[in-house]
Amino acid sequence: MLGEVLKHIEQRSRFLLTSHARADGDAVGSTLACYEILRQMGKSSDVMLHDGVPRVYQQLPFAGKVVQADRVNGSYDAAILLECDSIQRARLQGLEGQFLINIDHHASNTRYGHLNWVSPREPSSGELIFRLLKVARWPITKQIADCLFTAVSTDTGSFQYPTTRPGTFHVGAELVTLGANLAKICDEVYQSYPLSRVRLLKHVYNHFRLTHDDQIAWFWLKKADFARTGADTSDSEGLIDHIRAIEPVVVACVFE
Ligand SMILES: [Mn+2]
Repeated sequence: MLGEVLKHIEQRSRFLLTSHARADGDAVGSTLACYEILRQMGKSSDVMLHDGVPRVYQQLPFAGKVVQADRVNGSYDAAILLECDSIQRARLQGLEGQFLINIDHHASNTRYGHLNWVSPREPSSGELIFRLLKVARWPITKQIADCLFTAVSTDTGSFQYPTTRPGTFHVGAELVTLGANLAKICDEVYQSYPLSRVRLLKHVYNHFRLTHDDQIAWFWLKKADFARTGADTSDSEGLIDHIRAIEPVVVACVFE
């Protein structure tokens, strides 16, 4: 299938690139890497994401090329969907009429494309794109390395999830060798929080409850808590881990 994907990319020249709505690091990193790969090949591509690029990934190379959109106008030689397990998750009207190349690593992928390169063994779509580059012998520039490192790192919880394989570290090592700015990426992605998130975290620390001999922790986040702190749902991602880190607690979080 990888060979088929390569063949179709080489044969076609005008592409649409997209990923799932509420894009994460793998979605943004893989998509931006593809944008630059196609540009280097002399091909044109429009990059559309339903919700644009989240704040933490806006420093990535080519992030400015992303257009926030909810519909596709016109037709392309092909639309490449990355990290998107169903066509609905892209939330782009008009995608159905395109020639669809589906590149993903989710076991839940519905194989909606004309070409489906779905490999659930891979811990991230970023690793799929890395493999594509290696097989095609296309150059991996420093900027592509930045995008792919972000994809690989975020989808493995910074190389901590059980999906992380020995090969993932090799991919990470090679991307850093090729110039991925490890310190800058990690600082922006993992060490930087908006004040709204800190306010929400403060609320959680102040209000979580312990029960059953301190074995269960729970907290409740209401719409009013988001409104008061200025937080949005992206600020609540990973928040539960701060409480889960308290041993030996089982955590429950209720969203209003
Ligand atoms: Mn992913």
